Amino acid sequence: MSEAQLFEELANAVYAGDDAKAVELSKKILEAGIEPLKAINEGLMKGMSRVGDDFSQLKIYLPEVMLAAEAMKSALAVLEPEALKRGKATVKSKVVIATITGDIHDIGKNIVAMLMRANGFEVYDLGRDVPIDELIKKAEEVKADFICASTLLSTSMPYMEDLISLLKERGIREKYLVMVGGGPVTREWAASIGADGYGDDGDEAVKVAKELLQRRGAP
Ligand code: B12
Repeated sequence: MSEAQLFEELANAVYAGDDAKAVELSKKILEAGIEPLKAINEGLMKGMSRVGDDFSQLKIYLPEVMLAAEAMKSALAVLEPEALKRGKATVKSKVVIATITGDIHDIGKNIVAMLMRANGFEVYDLGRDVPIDELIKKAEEVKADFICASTLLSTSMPYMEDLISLLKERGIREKYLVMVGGGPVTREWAASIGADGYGDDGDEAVKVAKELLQRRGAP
């Protein structure tokens, strides 16, 4: 099977919520020496984005979405360790990341965390449905450079604004680079709440984080 066919099959397995097939294909991809990050972007993400589109158009329902999400997680568990091994660790910087209050979506946040790790960032992933106060506490504790918040729910977006307000209220806004992202979050909205950075996807998240560090004068 060609690389493109393997990616297509992987996307199909995620779409179908076929856990075993997604894992089997991921192993095949690694055995064939294919770049795991490419498989994540061109296989897993494509399948998940098809799921998203069809869910939005009511062609499929929540149980199918849940199965697809599980298949994606299982495949990620196979691909991620290899992606991390191959990562170009170029940065020394600490990141605290979470999906924010009220939201349990964590696939995108996990991908951002993984790509940051693969690029040398020290990542503290607090999980999902995390109150902003916990994010700040952890950032203070580990002396983080970045606080990264993710959400897929428009109802949770206001907590990102609250996060920045709370940092200001405590007089520690300037200590942190705040990045936000996730489905309903836009570049314009991120700028409007005073976030330092935004990323459309995991690759952009890493790129922007590196640019922000450079601007701050990190080594
Ligand atoms: C999978 C999924 C689920 C799964 C989640 C599994 C999991 N463990 O994450 C399950 C089935 C559990 C689920 C549940 C629900 N879901 Co849902 N779900 C989706 C779906 C289909 C895909 C999301 C996804 O994983 N995308 C793939 C990832 C890779 O993309 P991503 O998250 O956008 O992340 C990328 C970028 O955004 C960016 N990024 C992400 N985070 C960050 C952070 C930073 C700092 C940066 C820089 C970048 C960045 O990089 C990521 C990687 O490239 C979307 C539809 C869609 N089109 O998105 C709906 C969707 C998000 N869900 C939706 C809803 C409403 C729900 C429920 C409330 C449904 C319900 N009635 O119960 C519940 C949520 C309950 C809760 N309290 O959270 C709505 C949200 C509407 C809205 N805007 O508010 C959507 C849009 C579907 C729809 N069209 O209605 N869902």
